[in-house]
Amino acid sequence: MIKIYGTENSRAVRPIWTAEEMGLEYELIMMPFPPRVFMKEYLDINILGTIPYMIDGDVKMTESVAISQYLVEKYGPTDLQVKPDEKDYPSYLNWLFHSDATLTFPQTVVLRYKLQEPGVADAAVDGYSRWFVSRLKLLEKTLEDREYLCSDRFTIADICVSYAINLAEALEIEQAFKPNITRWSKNLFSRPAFIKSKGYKYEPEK
Ligand SMILES: N[C@@H](CCC(=O)N[C@@H](CS)C(=O)NCC(=O)O)C(=O)O
Repeated sequence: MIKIYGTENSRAVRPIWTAEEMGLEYELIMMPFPPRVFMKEYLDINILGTIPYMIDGDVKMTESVAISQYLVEKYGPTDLQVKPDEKDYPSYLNWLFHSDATLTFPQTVVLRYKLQEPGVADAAVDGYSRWFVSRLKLLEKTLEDREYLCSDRFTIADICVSYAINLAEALEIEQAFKPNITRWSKNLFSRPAFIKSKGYKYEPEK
């Protein structure tokens, strides 16, 4: 059985949402955030202490985008995957990498210094928020004439990229909510599988 470790509102939403859309059976372990502080035994499972973490038999993975990609490739066929023989395959790959390497990277700095260590580097919060917003140009432009990022259908490119918009909301980066991004993400976030994935919470044992 696939096992996914997550925390509320984290990148774990990507693989959980993917598994929910596919109707996969999986075990979900929700933890307090950050587990490296509040659930130290997690470090024995994932040495990095990061979220998400997935175990599937001998397979162990720490990267949320790669886990979503693994699930669609290993447990498909599913329309969530864009196949190498489709026209939009290069763009699909580009969006999957863009979601973290370009979009959530500056947000990570904002999260740390806005929420976890306020007052330590306020200038970084401002600078990296602006950097993130300017990196949304490609997304806003691409969405001018389409409902989904690739192949005229909902895919894990939408799941992975929209996590950055979900996080922008949590970080209160209002400038991220440009018209096309807002229309696209509202549609995605109304999907039952997303609502279910976002609703999973850590419940401490009594
Ligand atoms: N590149 C990894 C990053 C994982 C990551 O940094 N996750 C954040 C939560 S969204 C985290 O673990 N933060 C807690 C910490 O660093 O202790 C991925 O996409 O899964």
